[in-house]
Amino acid sequence: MSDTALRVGVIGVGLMGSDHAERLSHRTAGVRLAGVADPDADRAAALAARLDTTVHEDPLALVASPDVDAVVVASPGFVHEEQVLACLRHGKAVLCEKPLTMDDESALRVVSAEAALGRRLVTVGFMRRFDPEYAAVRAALASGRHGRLLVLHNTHRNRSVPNVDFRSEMIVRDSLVHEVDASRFLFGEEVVEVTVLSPAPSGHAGPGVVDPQVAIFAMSGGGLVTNEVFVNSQVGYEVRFEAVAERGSLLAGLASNGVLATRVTADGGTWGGGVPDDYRIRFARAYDLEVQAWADAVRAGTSIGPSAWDGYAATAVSTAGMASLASGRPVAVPLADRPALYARDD
Ligand code: ISE
Repeated sequence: MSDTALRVGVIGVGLMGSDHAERLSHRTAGVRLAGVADPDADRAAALAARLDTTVHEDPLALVASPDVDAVVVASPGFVHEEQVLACLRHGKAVLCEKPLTMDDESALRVVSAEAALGRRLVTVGFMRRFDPEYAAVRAALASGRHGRLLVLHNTHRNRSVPNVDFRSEMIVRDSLVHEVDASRFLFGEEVVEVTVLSPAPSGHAGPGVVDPQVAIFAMSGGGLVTNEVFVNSQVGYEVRFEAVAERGSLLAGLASNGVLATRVTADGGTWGGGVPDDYRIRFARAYDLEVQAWADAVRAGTSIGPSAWDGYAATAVSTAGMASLASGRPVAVPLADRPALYARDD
């Protein structure tokens, strides 16, 4: 590993991007925050002043800058393709927040561009793979001690989402997509079919918004996954799962970043500990571990974590999930051929 710090630029400094910029400045070893870019010039300037870094007006100029070695993309999903492809053209490693892109075709264009380069530069920010509990359950399953994984039950709740411009498909694309990646990670298999069911909506969901949603994944090895995603639960951020294997079940997510999970009653009474407000708290440790592992890998000239292929596969399931949400019927997930570059399993 080189002795010099990795100079990282951050594109998009909203909720997640500013969190990453702070992390890179204060909690990641061997790294220097080398610039930020955001369409909101005031927001970028304020953050840059606070973290003592440079503002680039144009995100593509940040990517091209000789002062930037690697890039974190935390902009909205619809500009990811252009920004990630620019990183590939400049031979720079990129940690791209989920979703990799908004549709299968654009995600495949990223996969093809990277496969043509012949080396992995793209990591997709499915941070749960770095969460100690997810990693421990995967290791326990991989050890064979519990036999085959048969059924996985995932729960994903957010306190609330904005009621303006919020659409039901966003629950699939932005929230359920984490369960897609977690299921692929824990099973080590692809999702081959998805069914999204619409129970009676909560009165707290916006007009016409289907919330909660219950999704069922059929895995390539025959296992099943049930997912409850409820983004207006009114309580807090609750992400947990139970993996049911041939010999034993593994339960995770009851500790929320060190705070014992709780049962919250309608009048706000609690039993146990606290429920975190949002994912930046619940997965703070996972994000720290993710960014550190990514930076270490880039400095060592290698790569780590969910690949562009993982990003593409998750997007393909989301696309099928949105079709199923509209029809209420099971929808098969067609996947392109997996390039040899992605044979390795992280
Ligand atoms: C958000 O975009 C995230 O990525 C969070 O991890 C997820 O839990 C949340 O539901 C999404 O809206």
